[in-house]
Amino acid sequence: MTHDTTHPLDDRNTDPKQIASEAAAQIAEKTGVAKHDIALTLGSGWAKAADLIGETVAEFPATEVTGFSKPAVEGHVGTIRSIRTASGQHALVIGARTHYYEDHGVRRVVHSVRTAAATGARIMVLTNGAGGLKESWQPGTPVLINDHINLTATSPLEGATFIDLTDLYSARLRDLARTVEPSLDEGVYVQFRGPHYETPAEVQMAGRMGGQIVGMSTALEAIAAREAGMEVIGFSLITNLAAGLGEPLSHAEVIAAGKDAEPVISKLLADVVNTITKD
Ligand code: 8IG
Repeated sequence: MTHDTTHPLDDRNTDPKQIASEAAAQIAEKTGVAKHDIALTLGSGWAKAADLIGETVAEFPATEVTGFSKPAVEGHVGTIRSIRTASGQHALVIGARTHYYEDHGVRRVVHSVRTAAATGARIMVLTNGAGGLKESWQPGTPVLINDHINLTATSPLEGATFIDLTDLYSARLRDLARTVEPSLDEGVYVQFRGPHYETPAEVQMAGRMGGQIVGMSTALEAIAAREAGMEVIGFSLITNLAAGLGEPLSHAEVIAAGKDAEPVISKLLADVVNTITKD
């Protein structure tokens, strides 16, 4: 376990929401934007959306903000951007994600979501690259997440915090997304710990449990967003058929599928954000 004892979120005596408030105050200061309306976490394949959402007001490395960790994986951009949407709302785009498999603990995984909430954002847009269980989903297909199964055996919630997760992935926002792209399919996202991909048997298990998407990120973030009172919408870019359903997986091919799909899905995401923030 890599352990950095000087990191504020590793100190069990600190309140992670307090650290998130400090981070949000730094973001307000750096951007000159007192309150953001919507926040996005851009996973692999989605980074170009940041260029299409609106006019960039400020951009800086996430590591300049309290609590954010260095990105571990190539292909994951490490900046925070403040963007003015067409209607004049403010979008906070977080290009730095800490994965649970990095072993820094779940507090660091959800720090970006808690910070987004502390900047004022009421809507959290979570995106990722993932494997698909439906043969009809060609690599490069974007799908909406309509629910999740959390197989990480952990939670971002601390203590006896009982949070209802019915309708975690907002039906209202999914309907709005389908006004932009009526053909958008949706499925249940199954979060595994990773960093290894699933065995074929695990993929079969995920399918029998009711899952159609396998990934390593979004469920824990969605739970933290709901705890913070945000409305959540989640998108997976299906970059590969899940293990055992197609060819063996290579990280290089996964990245390549994401790159090819990037212009199309980035436009989709930008249009969805501008629809959500229309009025
Ligand atoms: I990109 O097939 C991507 N991320 N767990 N399984 C899991 N995560 C992924 C996959 C996959 N593809």
